[in-house]
Amino acid sequence: MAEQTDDAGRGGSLTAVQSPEEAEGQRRFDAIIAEDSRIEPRDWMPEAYRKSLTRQMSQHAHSEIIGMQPEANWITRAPSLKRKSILMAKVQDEAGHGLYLYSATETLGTGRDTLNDQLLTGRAKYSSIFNYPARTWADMGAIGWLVDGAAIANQVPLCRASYGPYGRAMVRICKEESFHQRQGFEILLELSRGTEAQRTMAQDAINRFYAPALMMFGPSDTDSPNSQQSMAWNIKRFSNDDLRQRFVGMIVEQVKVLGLTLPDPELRFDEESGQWKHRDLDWAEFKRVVSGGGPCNAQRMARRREAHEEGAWVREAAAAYARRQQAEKEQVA
Ligand code: FAQ
Repeated sequence: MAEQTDDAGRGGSLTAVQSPEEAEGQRRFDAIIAEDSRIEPRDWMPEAYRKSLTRQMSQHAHSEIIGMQPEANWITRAPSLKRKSILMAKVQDEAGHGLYLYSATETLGTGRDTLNDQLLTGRAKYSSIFNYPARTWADMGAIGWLVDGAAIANQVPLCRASYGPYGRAMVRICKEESFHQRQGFEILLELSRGTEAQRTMAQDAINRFYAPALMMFGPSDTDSPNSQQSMAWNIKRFSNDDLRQRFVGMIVEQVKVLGLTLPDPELRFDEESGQWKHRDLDWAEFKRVVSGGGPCNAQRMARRREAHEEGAWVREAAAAYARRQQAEKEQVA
């Protein structure tokens, strides 16, 4: 046995006693990482790398699946047929993202049933942002602009993640997220140019989603146990705080086009670092939401369990069909 890690895959090869095969695998792994190339499923990889990627990728997949709920809730109430079909397509895209990511995670050796079980039993995390309610139509705009916007800022660097299946899945996901962000911005733009009530609704949505969207980037660098190792392995390319700052720099310009404001009286451009500095985030709230105490955690999980149970017949039918196909193939052979 070569490695010592905790459940999340932290720790690892430094304390390892490796067999000659493992030592050779480690040497090749280190060389691939050093030349910024890609690890593929067939390659030897340290157990800690496998575990940490499984953790991050499955949490990401769960986020896409749970993330369908706040918007799906608005499909029947979208203000026009055009808006309804766009929103439906977006929610369907998020389902697709979840599926690519579960498939990519499965290449690391953990099956879909296990991953799903971890979500349904509350052992796996998903993004904090989806535990906030979507109260008005303007929230569809704020989610598209701020939530998908934060997702893109976080995920574009992941297109270069050292694990091949993850990086490749991210390329397609990011293209679709860009469309999502634009549709969100466009909803807000239309509202901001509408009646006073519509403008107020758009500003209110931004006010509620600004801080939770910034929290999507994860805890501050001083409180992020996984970042350092993930960056050494070329999974993450930038720290949580760096990406958060970049994102703030982007939205600070975009909000001017909307003629609205970000709810952050401390927001200022810092000449020295060349970055926009935002106010301190409420990390106690973040911890509460991540550990199940957010406004919608219970509702989101209850709905996911219900949907899983309701989908049992589809899984059974698919398995029966696959068995029949296999039997027919064997008869022909
Ligand atoms: N919420 O040491 P770090 C989307 C956890 S986008 C909940 O900094 P790491 C698109 C973290 O997992 C949203 N938990 O961790 C969409 C870790 O827990 P663990 C999903 C969080 O991994 C849009 C612990 O805190 N995007 O779905 C959060 O280095 C609209 C310590 O944190 C991704 O997952 C959080 N916000 O960095 C869909 C992107 N932040 O496992 C529908 C890929 C941290 O040690 C509608 N993931 N935690 O127990 C990542 O880039 C990273 O995993 C981070 C966290 C940046 C999220």
